[in-house]
Amino acid sequence: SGEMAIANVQFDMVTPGNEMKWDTTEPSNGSYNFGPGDQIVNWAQAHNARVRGHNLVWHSQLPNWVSSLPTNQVQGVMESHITTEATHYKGKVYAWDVINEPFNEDGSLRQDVFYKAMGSGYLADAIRTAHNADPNAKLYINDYNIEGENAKSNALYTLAQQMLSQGVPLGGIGLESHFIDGQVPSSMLANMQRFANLGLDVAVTELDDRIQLPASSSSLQQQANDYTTVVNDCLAVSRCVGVSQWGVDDGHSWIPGTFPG
Ligand code: 9MR
Repeated sequence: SGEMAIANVQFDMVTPGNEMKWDTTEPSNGSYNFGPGDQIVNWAQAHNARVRGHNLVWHSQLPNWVSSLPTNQVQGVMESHITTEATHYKGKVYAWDVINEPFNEDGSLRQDVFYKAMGSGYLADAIRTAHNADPNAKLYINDYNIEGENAKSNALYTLAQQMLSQGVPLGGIGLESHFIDGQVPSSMLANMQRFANLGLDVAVTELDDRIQLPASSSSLQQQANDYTTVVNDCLAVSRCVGVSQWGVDDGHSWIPGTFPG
């Protein structure tokens, strides 16, 4: 396809959009399916592309059997899931989004099944468990609306500081970067730099920049400016290790399905 022709020559890193998420990889307790994720890894190996593993622990695309577990079984199941998946992909993924989207907009932690079972301790436990399975992978917390300085990114910054001071092997912060045309935060560079100053990598992990249709020449020019700003911000931070666009082309974007028009 045209999409693959572009990916084959213009990209040197790939993130599976859905293929490594819990609902695909462990649809029932202890029964694993790595076929779809393996196909992406195979493409990456054939094209010398690095793989960002996405993701191990997330409240969404989580099978019902996990969300309905008795509280006292959640930790064991979470650790088994992380260990099995990170071991399967050991040496094949450059980085893991170990924890995806743990924060509410106000900086509090989401009251998901993991939080309810373990409190905030699930975060460090997940990172340590992934590190035991694949010590060479860079282990990330990945979230949206943390690109600029705000309540959510401040809470993440505090969490990252705490984790590092406790020896938790956190390696990076993923800034999803699902932007609205003309609204790239002006504090993005400074925000990335403060995480980098903690000794963490940062990465733009899911970039897109949505335009209300119909697009005009000025909205398209604004979008081009936004992409330029994001890439330049990343280039200005030496610990910013990459920019990943969420999908190769607009035809396969998640945006129209979630934001009509
Ligand atoms: O691109 C993914 C889309 O195909 C799925 O339907 C959707 C379901 O939640 O997840 C999309 O990817 C998300 C990513 O895993 C985490 N950050 C937000 C992304 C867009 O929803």
